Amino acid sequence: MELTIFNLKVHGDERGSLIAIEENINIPINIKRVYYIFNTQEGVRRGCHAHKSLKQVLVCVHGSCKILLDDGREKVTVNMDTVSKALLVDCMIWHEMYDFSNDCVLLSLASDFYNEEDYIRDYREFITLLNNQD
Ligand code: T46
Repeated sequence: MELTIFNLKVHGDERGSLIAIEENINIPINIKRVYYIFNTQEGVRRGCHAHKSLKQVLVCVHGSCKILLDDGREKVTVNMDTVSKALLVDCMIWHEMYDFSNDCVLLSLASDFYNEEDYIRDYREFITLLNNQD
């Protein structure tokens, strides 16, 4: 599977650092919604779904976690351990987040508003939909 990871430019001087994210400039999606995941309890897996059409860029702005991406053929794990690493999670990619540090804050820049209808929460349904696309 081809991963799309962006190394975001870190601006900074002796006062500290700053990263800017701009839609369709340094990430390739429109941003209609921003949310963040935090306070994840030990041993918990989050996500565990795919989206029919939503695209997201994920950035771990504090702490760390791992993200498993699965396109139905191949599984890849990305270690989200750097504040300047941005990961594109395209539509029709099953994703699971785990191994959260207790201070982890995972930011999502999402291409659309929240819509439960866009979620595929059953793995077998995900595979069936992928096969029907071929
Ligand atoms: C994803 C991964 C990375 C809302 O009301 N609005 C929202 O924008 C979102 C994202 C969620 N919610 C509600 C729905 C649930 O009652 O918040 C609750 C927790 O959502 P969920 O169980 O989907 O959370 P995660 O951490 O499993 O997954 C989330 C996103 O939902 C999902 O799109 O890709 O983070």
